[in-house]
Amino acid sequence: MTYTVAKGNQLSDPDQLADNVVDLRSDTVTRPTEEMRGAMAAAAVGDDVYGEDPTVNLLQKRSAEIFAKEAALFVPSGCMGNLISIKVWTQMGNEVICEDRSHVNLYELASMSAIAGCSPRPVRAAQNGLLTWEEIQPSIRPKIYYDSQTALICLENSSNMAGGTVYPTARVHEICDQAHALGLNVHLDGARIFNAAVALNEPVSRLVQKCDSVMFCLSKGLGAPVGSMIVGSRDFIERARVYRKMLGGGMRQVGVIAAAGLIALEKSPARLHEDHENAKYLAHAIAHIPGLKIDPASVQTNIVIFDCQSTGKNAVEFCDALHPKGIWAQDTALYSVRMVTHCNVSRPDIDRAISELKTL
Ligand code: TLP
Repeated sequence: MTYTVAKGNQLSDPDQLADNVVDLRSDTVTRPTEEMRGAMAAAAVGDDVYGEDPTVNLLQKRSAEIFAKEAALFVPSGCMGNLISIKVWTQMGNEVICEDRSHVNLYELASMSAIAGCSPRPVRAAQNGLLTWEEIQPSIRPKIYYDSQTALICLENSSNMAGGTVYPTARVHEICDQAHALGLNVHLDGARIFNAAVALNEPVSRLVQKCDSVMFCLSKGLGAPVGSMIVGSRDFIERARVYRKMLGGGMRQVGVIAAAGLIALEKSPARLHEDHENAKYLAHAIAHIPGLKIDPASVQTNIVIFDCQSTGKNAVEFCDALHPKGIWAQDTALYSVRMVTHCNVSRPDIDRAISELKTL
């Protein structure tokens, strides 16, 4: 089978990863710092399936502290963290309410159905990819034995495909309160929760205070090469540990990776504001380029999504035309192009991207 994707989406030839490429496809492309590499080489390790890896244990302890939850678990990826969380909170045949454009709905290969046995119940948010309780409520199933039952609400903060938009914390609290009153749990896909926290100038612990479980990524904006965490109650994490092993995610001397994650967790949030400033700067410039459309005021974090329809190219053609100029972007819908700022993209890189965008 062949897929039509922008060149930037294809597996990159390592030789192409030259210094002159500005890779704005995603913040998943970040490379570990020298400090991370040093810590990885020096990491104390043990068998984590036995719970004996001191570096992993420290990373889990620090994650639980920072998120003010009872416990945490290191997992190989954000997708696995979301799937494990959904599996813990649901039974086969249940429904999971999520936003239409959310990662769990669109980009996890239907794992909640294929593996957890649940149906997504997608709800389109009217504004910025951010759901309200009023939008969620009509999709909650009545407690009738012949209806599949709503078990979980899954929120995403920041909302990737809505352009990195951020939930007002009071709204997340309200959704959690209403869900709990009906006996439902709330899982937060917080792949970029630190970006949201920086945008709101609030601690992550407050953003997730009422959520029953949270997945966050050490990779992406925080810059670790691999790994995500799930946090929640001690009981949730004990059940999650079983599913992690079942899915093949029990890793052995994984302290070598957790060591980079610890540095990402402790140090990277303090620099995320730079990525947000670069994203706003980029969005303002794009708004002035004929043929490209974006409302710069909608850019709250490190994700810039703009419309390219008036250029006469669709998003794949647009990204393909940029690619040979050394500017890599990602098509996210027929006429939507995404550029994501991160720690390996500087202000001069953004200026170069802007100059090249003007030539298309
Ligand atoms: N997002 C990737 C792609 O899969 C789309 C990206 O380039 O943005 N939740 C959210 C909100 C995400 O954006 C992602 C990755 C994940 C979960 C999955 O994380 P990983 O890649 O670690 O499995």
